[in-house]
Amino acid sequence: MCRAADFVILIRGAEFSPHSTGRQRFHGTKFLQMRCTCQAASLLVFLLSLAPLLFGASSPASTLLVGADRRPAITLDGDWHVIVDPYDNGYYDFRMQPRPDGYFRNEKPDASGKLVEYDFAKSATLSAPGDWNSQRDSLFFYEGTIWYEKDFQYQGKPRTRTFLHVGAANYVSHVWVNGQKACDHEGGFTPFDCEVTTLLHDGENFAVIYVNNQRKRDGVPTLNTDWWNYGGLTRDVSLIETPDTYIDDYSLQLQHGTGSTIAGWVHVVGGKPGIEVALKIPELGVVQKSLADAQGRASFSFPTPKLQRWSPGNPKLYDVEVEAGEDRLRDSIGFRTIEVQSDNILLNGKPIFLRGVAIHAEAPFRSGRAWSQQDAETLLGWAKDLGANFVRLAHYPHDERMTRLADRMGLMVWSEVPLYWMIEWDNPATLANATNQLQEMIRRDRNKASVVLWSVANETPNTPARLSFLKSLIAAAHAEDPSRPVTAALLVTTLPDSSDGMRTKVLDDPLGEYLDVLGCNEYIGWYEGPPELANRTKWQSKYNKPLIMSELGGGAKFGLHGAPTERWTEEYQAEVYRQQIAMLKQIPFLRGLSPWILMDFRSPRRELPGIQDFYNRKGLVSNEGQKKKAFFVLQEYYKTLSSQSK
Ligand code: GCB
Repeated sequence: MCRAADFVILIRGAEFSPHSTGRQRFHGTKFLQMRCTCQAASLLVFLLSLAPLLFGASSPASTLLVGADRRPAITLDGDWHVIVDPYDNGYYDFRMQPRPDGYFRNEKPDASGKLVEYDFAKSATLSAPGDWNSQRDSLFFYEGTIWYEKDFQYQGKPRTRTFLHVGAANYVSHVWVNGQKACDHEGGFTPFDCEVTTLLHDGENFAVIYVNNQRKRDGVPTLNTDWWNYGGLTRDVSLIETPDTYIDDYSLQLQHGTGSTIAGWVHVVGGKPGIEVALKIPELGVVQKSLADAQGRASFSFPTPKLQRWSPGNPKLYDVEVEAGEDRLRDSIGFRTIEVQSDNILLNGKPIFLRGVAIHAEAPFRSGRAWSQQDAETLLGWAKDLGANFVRLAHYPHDERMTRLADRMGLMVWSEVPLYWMIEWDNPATLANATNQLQEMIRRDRNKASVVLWSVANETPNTPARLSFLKSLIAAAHAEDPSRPVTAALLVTTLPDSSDGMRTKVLDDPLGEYLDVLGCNEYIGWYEGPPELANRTKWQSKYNKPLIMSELGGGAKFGLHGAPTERWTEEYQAEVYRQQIAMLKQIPFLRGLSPWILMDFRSPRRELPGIQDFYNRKGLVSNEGQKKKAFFVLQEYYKTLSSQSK
């Protein structure tokens, strides 16, 4: 039996949780609508329609401006005043109802006697970009809310729209400008842009951003991860101005099969249907024009006979100019094809082997979440040193500087969403959130030639609910970007030893049927038996598809030496790599590998004193930049592979 009063409470719960975004609120109410079978259904619908009036209008949606890093920006990076708010006191009153006088109003105690129990101006600062954990000792393990506030000057311009751009904030954010709600966002690794045109004043302004990094059972990722839950404004924050009519998205790719036809589209917001969109590639003498349709999308397809295709050996990028009305955007884009044909991966129509390494967004030398150009150059520089032509950017989208630099350095990229280990596979709101994070990742990076694979999950359990969830994500990835193969890091079944002492690992996860490329994580020699178990292991696959060994490896503390049988020594780790490489050479359908991992990274699960000290030590390079012996073992293998491919 449902009672109207219950609905109100439920609606309020769904509406007002500061940990739910506009998107989730919609799903929450939709869920209620579906479940209610009692006669009060029509009353519910009526109450739902009133909800925005009763409890405040829902937040404006955020967007994602493609090529945001290519537009002139007014930076809001630097010091922000912060209030650490473990009890969400700035959001809720003592009945856990949202406070109309929340911290977003940025009030100040003054002589009038009004009670104001916070003061941004007198609060300490944290720097953005930057996680809070590595900036203040007391925040090292902090998981909760921090309010950020920044004052800035602004002068409006005619016929201009202004967006507050956040490169990433982990995990839930709510944004206000001058006390007015600008947008909400969920997901710690993708950018978002809130339109603030009408919220800004000429002169003094302030922005307040609530960031909460509490792990949530229904979140993506969920409660358990093997990396540090760095919170805060972890990437750049800026104001981006566009003309009234602006380009928010575009997709330009080399068409499969043709080798020289560029095809794609440009999406324009705010323009009249039929607005002319121009696309220029000066170096190729291309000037193309197309009219936007009623949805604002202008399509292009044209031959470029003189095109040099992007590849690791020739990471050629072209200046591409896109124009619509007064808006002009200039990007650097490489053109190449990436396809799967039976168990081969074809780059520009030719089979390619991916000599890779996995990378976490852990900052070299200083620790914390990586974001800077220097971080990207160091990490990708080490990958190049290793002889890699491929990197797996684990386990979430990294800062855009990484994919930009990979474009320039000629490194192919596996980019993934943080669907890690366990997720609430039965929860429609979690699926909506995962799909949104996937679409944001694709939208930001689909014009990067370096990105050759989208990955939808890592080491997820083989259950019907997981299969249906991930099938839906794979379909969403294909719909958003039909040009790239989709993969996931799977686990395998191990068959018992046969009479000759050999054992077999079989790639038989039913998800394999829906993926274009199979990823597989295995830790023979570390979690599974001694390193030499690798030479008693054969591999089979149920699917005629390419395999990338997306993880393998073992831990070593840099500078710790001993016998190759002694765990945590560099010699042990090197032995794991030697045995693994010998085994990998025998797998006929192996098309690449991304051993775990380039550099030691912080993890709360790694507690062994003197060895781990909260670092996962599987790095080939220490967090201080020292190369371990295994680095050189893998480097040797990559040298041989690279000379064979010439
Ligand atoms: C894995 C996970 C990775 C971990 C790694 C490890 O299988 O995918 O996130 O960090 O193992 O070191 O155990």
